[in-house]
Amino acid sequence: MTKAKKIRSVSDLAVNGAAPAFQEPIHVGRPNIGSRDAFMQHVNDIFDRRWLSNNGPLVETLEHRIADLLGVKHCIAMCNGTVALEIAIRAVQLTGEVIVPSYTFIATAHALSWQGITPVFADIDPVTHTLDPEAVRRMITPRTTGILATHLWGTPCDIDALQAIADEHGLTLIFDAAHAFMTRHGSKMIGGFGKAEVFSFHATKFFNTFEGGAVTTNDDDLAHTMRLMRNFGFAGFDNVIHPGTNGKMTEICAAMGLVNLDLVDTVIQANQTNYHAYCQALNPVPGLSILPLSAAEARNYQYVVLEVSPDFPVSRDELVNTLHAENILARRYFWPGCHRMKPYRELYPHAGLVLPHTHDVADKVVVLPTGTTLPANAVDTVRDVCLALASKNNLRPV
Ligand code: T4K
Repeated sequence: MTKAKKIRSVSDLAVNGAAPAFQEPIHVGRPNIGSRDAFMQHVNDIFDRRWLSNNGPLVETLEHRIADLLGVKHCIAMCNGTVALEIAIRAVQLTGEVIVPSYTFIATAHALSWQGITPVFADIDPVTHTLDPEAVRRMITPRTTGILATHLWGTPCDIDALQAIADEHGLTLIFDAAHAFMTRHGSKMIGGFGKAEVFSFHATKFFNTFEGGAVTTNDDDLAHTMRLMRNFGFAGFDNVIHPGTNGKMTEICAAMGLVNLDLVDTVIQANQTNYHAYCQALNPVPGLSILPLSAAEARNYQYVVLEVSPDFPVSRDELVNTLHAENILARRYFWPGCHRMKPYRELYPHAGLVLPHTHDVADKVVVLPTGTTLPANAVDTVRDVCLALASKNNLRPV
């Protein structure tokens, strides 16, 4: 464990010339890694079989295990979450305009525009940070064919309201569930809602396959189509029956997935402990609050989201810079919002007018490091940095 210095006042801060609290950077998104022995055994088996990709036995096993865990009929593993989104979007035949949040990772919007579909940005609920169904309703035009909603931070969207709007207007609803693996909405696991749900298993996700992703669905025909699409449309040797691309997951990635699936409960437990420790440490500081998570929903707690209000004596960016100087690499996800990034800011220079909550939330969020590798003293150090900054204005914990 890295030993952190004690921060009692602003003069102890690295931004003011003191040594950083940690010698090595502490990242948001440090990978959680399961049993090395089990992984190496899989690697040997893969080499013995000489079957490295193309729907190998480990990919099939991983797909079955995930489908069982999520209580969904089909899980189609992919090479990453972005390609999984692109394939799902194409398979459900979205065209024209699709309504998405701007407050999401850029891949949500890019997966649409990459295939000539216009992402139309709707505002979010300022409390949950997920799409506001009434804002979605306002953005529907005759060209709208679907809604692509993100379960941001693993918080399920207002699924029932979005489904009702989709049904009312004949739209297809799919979910970007990149953050929501192993979370639940009501009695059902995320994975079986809408027409399809898309997961990311990138290295930085709490469950990773190095790179990887998956689409889950209860629709047999859709699952069949997506299996064809991820393998160039091949149905046997020399027989292409569908347009397609290369979205296949490799055996080595599936091996990582199988090993990490065995670790999932441990990771969730560690994340949950970290989350509660951050709540205890930071919620008493005036101007700071950790985004509350509903206890009723099963969570993966993979993102610890801190909101910095104008009552805090320094800006969000100053807080982030101060933490970075201590080697705590907190992130400003998903600032500034997709609509303020290329190419969307040129396409929609006035989008901000209909996205007030997106602006507000994007400007105040800091995502803090968590996971199984978080040093034991990291939460206290973050708290001490915040208290030192708060003391600039003589603020004390309430
Ligand atoms: N939809 C949503 C809502 C998403 O959040 C994402 C991905 C997607 C779709 C697309 O899924 P993928 O195609 O990625 O499967 C990261 C991830 O790269 C990205 O997967 C993730 N969302 C996003 C929220 O975060 P960056 O650019 O902010 O961080 P990155 O990849 O540089 O990693 C963060 C830190 O983690 C690094 O500074 C160092 C550390 N790290 C990273 C890797 C890869 C490690 O310590 N070890 C590692 O192996 O995007």
